[in-house]
Amino acid sequence: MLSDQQLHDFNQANLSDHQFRYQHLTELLNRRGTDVAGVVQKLVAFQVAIPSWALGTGGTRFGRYPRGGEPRSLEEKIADVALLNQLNGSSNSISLHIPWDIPQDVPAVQQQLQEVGLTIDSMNSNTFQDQKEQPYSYKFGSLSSTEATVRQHAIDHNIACVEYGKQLGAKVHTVWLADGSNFPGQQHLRRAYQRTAESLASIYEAMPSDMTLLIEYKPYEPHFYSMVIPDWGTSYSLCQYLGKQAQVLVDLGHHLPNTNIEQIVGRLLHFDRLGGFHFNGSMYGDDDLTTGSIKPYQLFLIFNELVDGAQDEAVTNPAVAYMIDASHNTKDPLEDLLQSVESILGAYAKALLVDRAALQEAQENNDVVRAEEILRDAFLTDVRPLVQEAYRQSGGALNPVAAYRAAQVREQLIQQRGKFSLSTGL
Ligand SMILES: [Mn+2]
Repeated sequence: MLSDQQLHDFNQANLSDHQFRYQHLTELLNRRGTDVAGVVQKLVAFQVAIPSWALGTGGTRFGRYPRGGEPRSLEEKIADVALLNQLNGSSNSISLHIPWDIPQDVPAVQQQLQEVGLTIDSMNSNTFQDQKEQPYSYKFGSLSSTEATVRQHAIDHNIACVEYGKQLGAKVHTVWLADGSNFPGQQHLRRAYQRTAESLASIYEAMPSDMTLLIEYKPYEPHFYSMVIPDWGTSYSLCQYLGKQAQVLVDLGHHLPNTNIEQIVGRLLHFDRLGGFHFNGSMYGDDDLTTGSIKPYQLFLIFNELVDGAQDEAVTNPAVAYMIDASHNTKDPLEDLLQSVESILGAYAKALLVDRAALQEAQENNDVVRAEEILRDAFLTDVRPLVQEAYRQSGGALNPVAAYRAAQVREQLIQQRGKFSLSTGL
């Protein structure tokens, strides 16, 4: 799709500008005592998984406007993520959704993954819609259903996902439940929770000891009166009930407006229960916009908590699984993903620039303005040369979106896969 020579030529044309800007920023940061090489090294190491369902044009309740060249199979989805990883060196794993991504030929998928240097991040179950010829309906819930046969069907589906995950080497199984109710009185709130906890326990029991169960929460949608797992407290309580291999998954778009998400991150780190993070951009709710496109300061403040936790020896929270969770209707999905990863790396870089010792001192002394200024100073630093240097060091493009366009990747994909190819999924 994009030859090494093309990538090299593209970078060569932009290298002198990059070196000038990187050198300038390095000198500036060195004066403040920042270990710039160390920051770049951390950016190179940072990886965020790409979900298979983000590679095609997202569906809405209204129109869907595919732009062509969308991946038609699991193999083509893996190829698309490999392309992203070639461009930015930061997306070395893919998350799969069952049943959309059931591997037909496991050894062949394993071989392809190995060839392109990718791994499977997480398996995701789907009990938010009925599949063709499904004997039971999830209309009134899945793991929380009042009917034992429906609950068992949903449990079996999740266990099947765990099995696919084992075959493909995934270490994470993610559950997001659409269960809830639309009208007061429709659902017995306590009993729905109890049934969900018991169903999750059956799934948890079926997992191998090196797999993590991520429990994602969402306050509303598709149900608008109550969701069975609406908030981090409910997820956390379910994790406590299940055991150490269960962790909370925070999705940026799954909060009510103005929720202090960075504080939730801090709390979960304190409890060793932050297992996963889904990135996207949000104006109102689960909007699936490009990460960092609407609230970049919030994204930075979240990374500030993550970095603070990572640098604090007292925090023993296990490694967090990072993933982008957005599916677009307006942009070329691959360009959107490249933009999202860049926003994430930028927010991470800025959080790494925060003078933690000075911040702690200001906090201990209740010096409000000084504390805020320390954060603002890091946030307002133009870190793009650091991100670009990370791309360069990992063998990617200095400007992934520009390189993608210069190589006319979408045009090639349309030629290969057709104008009306349709990605399975949402
Ligand atoms: Mn999510």
